[in-house]
Amino acid sequence: TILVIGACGQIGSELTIALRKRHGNANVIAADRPAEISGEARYRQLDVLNMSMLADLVRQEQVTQIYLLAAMLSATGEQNTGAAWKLNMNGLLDVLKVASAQRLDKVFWPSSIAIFGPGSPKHLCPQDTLTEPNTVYGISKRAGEYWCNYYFEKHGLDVRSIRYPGLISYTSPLGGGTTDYAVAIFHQALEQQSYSCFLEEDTCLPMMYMPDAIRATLELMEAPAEQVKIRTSYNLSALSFSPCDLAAAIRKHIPAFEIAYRPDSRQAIAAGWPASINDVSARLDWGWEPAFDLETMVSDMLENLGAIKRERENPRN
Ligand code: VAH
Repeated sequence: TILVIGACGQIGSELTIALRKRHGNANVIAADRPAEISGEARYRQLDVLNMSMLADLVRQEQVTQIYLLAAMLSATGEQNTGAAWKLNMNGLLDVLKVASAQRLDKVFWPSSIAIFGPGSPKHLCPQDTLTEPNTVYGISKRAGEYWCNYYFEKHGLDVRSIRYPGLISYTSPLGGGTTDYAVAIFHQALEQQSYSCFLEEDTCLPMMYMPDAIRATLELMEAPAEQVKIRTSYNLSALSFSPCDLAAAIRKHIPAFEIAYRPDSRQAIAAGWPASINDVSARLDWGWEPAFDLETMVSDMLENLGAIKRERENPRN
């Protein structure tokens, strides 16, 4: 049985669906903080900071794999530094402890390009380089990477991880991250043909379309253990663009689309991150290759999000 913790979040909501397609509905339990989720049969309420509740759930349901997606992202984390550290760090430690005590087969945990900082190389930032995270979120991810490696080395726990870039999806809720603009822009473009961006126009960041991110996660988790050579976390890359590039790509579909720039505190966070990532290790070790480029991502987003919005305005019955 697979347990997805944080199943209502930005990655968790889509990953749960993908895992169920792959492993069958009965074999994937969704867990998160709400008491219940409508239409969710295999759902359990869980606070990841309650370790005995987690240990009981894993035992009762005979869980063999955990995907831990409960976290506070960069922008929200800077507003709640103590709570972000507690959730991101203690949540991971609880899962690692329970997983190794109950001898689970595998654990997945997401890291982020937010582990890099102002001193890291800006372009094609390599796997191993100066990291210098400058947000509580980034510090928790960097420390977490070493904890994952520690449990692999000392306890033989098969824990695997990806440093995700900013993720773009037409179904997931926004996560409270610095890269949220790249999702919000599509909603506003379709609703009012204009968007006020909280980053500066030329702030280039690593990004990825959610279908690529989900496929990468499944591919990493299904790779033979000996191919997973990096046990901190893998750099992963697909797209790299600025708000101005994204606006231009949207304008090809919606010519009247207008964008204004009103940078807020999130600009300083973004300015410390690399613009692009070198992911050669993921490509060599387990064959990673992204499918979507900027153009195909933008047309797929607009098509699917447009259909969802039309359906919401005019439900068929
Ligand atoms: C954030 N989306 O903005 C996250 C991410 C690339 C950064 O981990 O906080």
